Amino acid sequence: MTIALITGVTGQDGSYLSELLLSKDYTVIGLHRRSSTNNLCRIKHLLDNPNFRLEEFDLTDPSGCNRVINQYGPQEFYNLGAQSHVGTSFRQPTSTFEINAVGVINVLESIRNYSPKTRFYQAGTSEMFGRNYVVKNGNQCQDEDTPMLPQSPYGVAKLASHHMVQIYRSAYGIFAGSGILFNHESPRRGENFVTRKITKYIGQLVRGKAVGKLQLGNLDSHRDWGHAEDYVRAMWLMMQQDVPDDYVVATGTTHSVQEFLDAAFSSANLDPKEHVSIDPDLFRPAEVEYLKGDATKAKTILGWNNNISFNQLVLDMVESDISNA
Ligand code: NAP
Ligand code: F7E
Repeated sequence: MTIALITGVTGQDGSYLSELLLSKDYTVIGLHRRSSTNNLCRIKHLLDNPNFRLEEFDLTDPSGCNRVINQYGPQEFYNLGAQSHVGTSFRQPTSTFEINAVGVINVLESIRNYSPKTRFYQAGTSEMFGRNYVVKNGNQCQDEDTPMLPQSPYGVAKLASHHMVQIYRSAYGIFAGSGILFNHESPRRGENFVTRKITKYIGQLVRGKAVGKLQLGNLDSHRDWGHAEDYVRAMWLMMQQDVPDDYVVATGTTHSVQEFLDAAFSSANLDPKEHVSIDPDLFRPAEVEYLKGDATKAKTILGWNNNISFNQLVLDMVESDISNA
């Protein structure tokens, strides 16, 4: 049986990736931080699966990294754990860097020292591009060759780890690769990301439970939004290749936050103008204005494709939040 370790198993992607690997007969060791309250809601349906096990772990603790790598000697290690909120990274730059950059070095060092055959996936991000894009056939987009110019402590920390992954690959021959994933969402998305914040509010509105208006920040930025279920498939495909590499994973379409808002409200026959107000405190000190990924390399080499469209994603999230409100 193939053994995979997954950090960030309690998060959106960790839960979908666990399901995918279990469906492929892996043994999945979910690495999670100890917390004083229960945060296993996204994986509670997996806890009784005999091929799924939880281990306490924190990316900032090098000895814990050594312990789990030594204990399991896994074939694959998916590093999805992170302080993943861009806005928060401006308020907590040091801990963001500790988790998202130093934490990655901790794992890579453990692999190098104790299990050099372990294949390592790093959760890279389109935030690393920041303000930069290239123009291809008259189209503004980002691909693997686009220069990176992050605009947040989160993006800087992820770019540091992206370079580290490349160093461990070239200097030590570790099978390590970064997925440069553009925004991906789902009904399991954290409630303080803009898409889920919107759909959760719609659920409450429909059920008569909304309190006050929905407060939002910048509605003009553009994101390339896909569905997390599609994106975890790309992570797995990257780990099955003969050679490790970095890949952009994206839908190739972009929408403004305003467009997501309009699509979500109209799918529930509601008008956002009556329910939304702008809070200047929710604007970020620096913003990434435009993201649209070119995933040609992932499509060509990995055979990856996104199956779930923007409109299906919006509907999936709205319907789920209405049912669960
Ligand atoms: P998420 O839902 O916020 O999950 C993050 C996970 O990281 C949680 O399980 C969290 O555990 C864990 N974590 C936080 N600090 C940790 C630490 N010190 N040690 C170990 N684990 C820690 O994020 P996601 O959306 O699933 O994203 C997965 C990964 O992809 C992240 O690295 C993110 O930065 C990256 N990414 C996400 C997107 C996207 O659009 N979703 C796009 C590009 C890249 P707790 O439950 O204890 O908080
Ligand atoms: O913001 C704007 C905000 O926080 C999207 C993470 O998964 O994707 C995610 O980062 C946009 C930004 O995602 C609110 O200013 C307006 O322009 O949903 P978000 P993000 O910052 O793009 C990347 C790829 C990652 O790697 C990250 O881990 O929406 N916006 N009003 C708002 N954003 C939030 N959160 N809340 C608002 O009220």
